[in-house]
Amino acid sequence: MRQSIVKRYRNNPILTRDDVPYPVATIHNAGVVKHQGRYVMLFRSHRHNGRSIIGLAESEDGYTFKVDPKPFLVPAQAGIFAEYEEFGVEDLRICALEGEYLMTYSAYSRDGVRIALARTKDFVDVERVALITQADYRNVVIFPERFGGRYARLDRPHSEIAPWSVWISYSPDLVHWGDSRVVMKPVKYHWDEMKIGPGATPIKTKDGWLHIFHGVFPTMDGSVYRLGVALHDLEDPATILGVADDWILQPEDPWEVTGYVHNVVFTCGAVPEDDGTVKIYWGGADSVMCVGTARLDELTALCLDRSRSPL
Ligand code: BMA
Repeated sequence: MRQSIVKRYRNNPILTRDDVPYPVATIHNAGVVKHQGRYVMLFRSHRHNGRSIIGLAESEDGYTFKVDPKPFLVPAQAGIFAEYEEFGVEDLRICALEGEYLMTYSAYSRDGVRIALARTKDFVDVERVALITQADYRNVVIFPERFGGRYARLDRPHSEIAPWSVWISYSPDLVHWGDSRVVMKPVKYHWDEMKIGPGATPIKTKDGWLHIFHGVFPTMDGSVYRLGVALHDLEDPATILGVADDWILQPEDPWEVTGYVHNVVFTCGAVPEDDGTVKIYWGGADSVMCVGTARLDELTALCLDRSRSPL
């Protein structure tokens, strides 16, 4: 029986490269928020040189998106950002916080991958703020609230010693981060045993901060990327109340199983709705954008009732 906690939208994929009015090879791994009643999606696309840029699409209903005629964010041309964005910008997350939108994305260069922070109020004027990690980090999601006056983020440093895990860090000013510690690790011979990483910006629920993350399992046919859920304490996000033992989504549709990188579902954004559901957006096979819905209370229950150890 097919697992159905996430209900796929019947008209998936919702965006393909054919919907993009400039030359790209893919469209995937998008951050999404609701801004002034409309859904704004910032997606990643590979250019035909193999390096990535970020495009913008908008929607009234969260399902039918129209892509802007021009890319939203391309590698900077001058200064420190140009130096570290030389190989492209990838996998942007959006966090609505205190009247503005914070955007974190992977900046690739000959010196590795680090995370850049930019801000906007209207998705027109964008200000790059700072590079907020050294190499090699990916997948930074900022919590949409402060804790004891400090900003908090989840991230995923690379390691040669330990399986790649989810860490938390804090900052007084969004630029300088510290007080870091690991909060969640892959589990041996489990769907996420190879590595895990933050996915969508955490969503506040009555039970805790719901975090939709990705986990990777190595097979003889390459890696399989799936999505899972964890619940963080509302006041102390370093405390995980539960991590669902089962994945919530795995590659099944043809455009998730086959594409630029096969067997991938990868999320950078999810939008909670007033009716208790959440729209989860994911890239299929690093090629197309898909959406599905789930009930927030079912996802939090999965974390609390069928939890595996976070560490
Ligand atoms: C990860 C990142 C993601 C990508 C995934 C599957 O390492 O590069 O952007 O979706 O691999 O290729």
